[in-house]
Amino acid sequence: MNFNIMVLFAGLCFSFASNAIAAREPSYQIENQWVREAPPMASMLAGYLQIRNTTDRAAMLIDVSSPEFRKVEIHRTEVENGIARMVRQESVQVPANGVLVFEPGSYHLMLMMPTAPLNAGDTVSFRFEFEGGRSFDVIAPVKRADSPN
Ligand SMILES: [Cu+2]
Repeated sequence: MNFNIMVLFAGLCFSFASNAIAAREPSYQIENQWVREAPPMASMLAGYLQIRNTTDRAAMLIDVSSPEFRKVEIHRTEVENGIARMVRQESVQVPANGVLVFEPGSYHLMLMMPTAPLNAGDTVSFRFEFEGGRSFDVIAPVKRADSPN
């Protein structure tokens, strides 16, 4: 085996090893994110997702932003005496080794003042910021509410 092949082989082993470590490292994951399509002139849309926390400590989501919207808030729909209302959440906690679900009728991202019309098939970029300085960028597809996935 000549020297160049040895170096290449060593490099491959190293990259496999570091990928395996990265996959197991405790962290937060944003999953199944999507934005519900709204009528063309709508000034508010809603976004849904799951946040998975694979660490042994609760995670605190403190901010969500998107270049496609002038303002993004974290809301929770609450039903009181049969009347649903949306309550803004300053932050939201993801339990240690747990999942927080944003879904219709519960937690959601309230996406206000889109900078351009969004239709099914378009995508939205989000940045999720957690207490302690971790942030994650994700892309979410815009979908019709009744689409199967
Ligand atoms: Cu809302």
